[in-house]
Amino acid sequence: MLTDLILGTAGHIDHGKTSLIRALTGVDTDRLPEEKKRGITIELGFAELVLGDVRLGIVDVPGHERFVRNMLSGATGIDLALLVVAPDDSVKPQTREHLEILRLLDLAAGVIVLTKCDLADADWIDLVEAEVRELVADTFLADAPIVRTSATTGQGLDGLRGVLSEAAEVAAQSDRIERRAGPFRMAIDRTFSVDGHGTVVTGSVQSGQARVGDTLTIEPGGLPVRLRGLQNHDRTAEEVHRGQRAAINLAGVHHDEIDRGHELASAGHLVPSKLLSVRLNVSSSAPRPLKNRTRVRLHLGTAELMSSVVLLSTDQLQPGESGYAQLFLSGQAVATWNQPFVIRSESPVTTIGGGAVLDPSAKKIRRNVTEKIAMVAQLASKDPYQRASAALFFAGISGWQPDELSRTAGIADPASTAAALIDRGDLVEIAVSPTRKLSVHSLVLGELCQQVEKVLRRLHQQNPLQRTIQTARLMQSFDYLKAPAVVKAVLTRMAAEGQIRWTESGVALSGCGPQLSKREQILIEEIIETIRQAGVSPPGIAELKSQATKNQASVPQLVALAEAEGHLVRINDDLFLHSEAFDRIKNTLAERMADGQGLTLSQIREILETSRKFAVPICEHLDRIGFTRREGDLRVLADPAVTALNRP
Ligand SMILES: Nc1nc2c(ncn2[C@@H]2O[C@H](COP(=O)(O)OP(=O)(O)OP(=O)(O)O)[C@@H](O)[C@H]2O)c(=O)[nH]1
Ligand SMILES: [Mg+2]
Repeated sequence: MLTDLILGTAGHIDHGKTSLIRALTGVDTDRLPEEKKRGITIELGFAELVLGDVRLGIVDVPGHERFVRNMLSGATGIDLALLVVAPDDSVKPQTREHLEILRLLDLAAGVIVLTKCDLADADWIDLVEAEVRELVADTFLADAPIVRTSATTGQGLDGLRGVLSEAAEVAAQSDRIERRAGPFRMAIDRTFSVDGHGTVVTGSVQSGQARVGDTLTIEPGGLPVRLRGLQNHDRTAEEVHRGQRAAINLAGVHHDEIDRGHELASAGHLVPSKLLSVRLNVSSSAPRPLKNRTRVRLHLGTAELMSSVVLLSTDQLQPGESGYAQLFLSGQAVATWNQPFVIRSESPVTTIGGGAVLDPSAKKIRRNVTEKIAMVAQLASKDPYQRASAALFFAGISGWQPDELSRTAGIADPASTAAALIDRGDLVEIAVSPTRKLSVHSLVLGELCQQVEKVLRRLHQQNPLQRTIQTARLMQSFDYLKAPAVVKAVLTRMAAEGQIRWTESGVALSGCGPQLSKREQILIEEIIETIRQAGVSPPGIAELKSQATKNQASVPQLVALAEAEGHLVRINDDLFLHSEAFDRIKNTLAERMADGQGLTLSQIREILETSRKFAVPICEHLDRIGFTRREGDLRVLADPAVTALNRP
């Protein structure tokens, strides 16, 4: 079976890239009238070359400095580079810039060609070859073969075929090429419309395979499209796969809706984001240091977006230095873990660096927060468990699916990796419903514990007399998480570890709030219960004191505490009602006074079934709080709209 790989040209303008591809394949990849007129390449050109078991889809790129962005959109999908240098002109700016781009795109293999050898003598070519060797030292092309050719005389073309074939064999063995399985992904480099067929998009297939009839998604945007027809180098095909050039006829979309930069992918494989966490390398050829907050042009796949670079742990990176950063994009983009990218300066427009995406759908990280930056660094780990653990730390409490680990951490066997992380204790399982569990990173739970502690401490400070904070009040502070089950799991964990006490009456942070002895704790519960049972005729303070066998002196304090916690309502210095009894009184009176007639004190006393001793202070209290009003001997509802049903 043929192995498909994409080969891309690179090199300075007029150095003979297009002529060389024509000499090798017979195809003139410069198709546009303007390209013919000016004798330069502007857009990407395409050809095919079969060498033994390897079929190369060729992307020929422009060398002109104005069209580096086009070069980038072609270079993004290639497996093998063909770096072209014409000895009569030697190493030139775009020789360097293209080489730097290929290096930043993390290319692994390539071949160097000295073209136009008919135009220079051998000694001169030797000198240029030495210069080229020096240029590529310390790059992926350091040991690449250098072949001398002439498109005019045909010199060296057979030798080049042989060398390319060997380089392709090596590239085909590399583990990067094993991506025919898995989700389909293709960055779109051209879109157009064909009469009678509709929208066509082209690109280099980066992973997976697609067949006629499949439904895929255009991202960003999540637009579903059906594959109506496929072509590979002008041949109709039933299927296209990784390493092939593809022209894909899409149903369900107008070609105006799609641009270079969009991607065609299996549904759910890519998740658009405006924020990426990355490892960023500043090129040693960059003219100046890269400062925090610099605006750059980001080239990601075939997309080009403006982006602001936030350096996470330094104010600037010198040429040749690298660091962790977040890229704030001007629009949505899609990426996967370890995807290479290139950045270019705004003006003058030149390549200044690049790197690898570590978190393709990041959340904002504050600068210089070392724990978070360490987790970003962990995403770059060679150990898949470390990477998965870091990715799931950033997933937070979002209810991630194991499959996402392929996109977010480059994990080949997501389900078993996630299971191993649960065994290791990196992940903690939380039941959010009887049938649904959520796995949350233990550090995320740890962070939540700290936040709960902070909020509880604040609520205790605001309510110094309360022993407990109502659970609902505490939960309210975490509404923004939209995950009450997770917050409850955190409370359970904190209670088990003794950080908090959590009972029916509320939550208390250990060591906070009024501190009661064991006996006092029993006594306060007894007092509340005695008053509750006594209804509208409760014992006064003196009586409560005499009922207590121990800690009699604490009784007034404990009653005040029970009032602060909302269990008791203070009628006067000596009289406290249980809040349930007080609510009942208000309900009953609101109902009986609803006709607006008003009631005398003795009527009220009878209704409440109590004595004057209690009825007088209760009525005075109701006047004071504005529930009732005196009119001569009668009491009426202060606000007649208040009824038993809608009392305040
Ligand atoms: N004598 C000679 N001329 C060549 C050879 N290869 C290319 N040329 C000439 O060099 C000029 C540029 O060649 P192209 O192949 O268009 O160069 P290119 O690198 O594709 O240029 P851009 O795509 O614009 O960057 C043309 O006029 C070619 O005829 C060669 O091997 N020998
Ligand atoms: Mg050309």
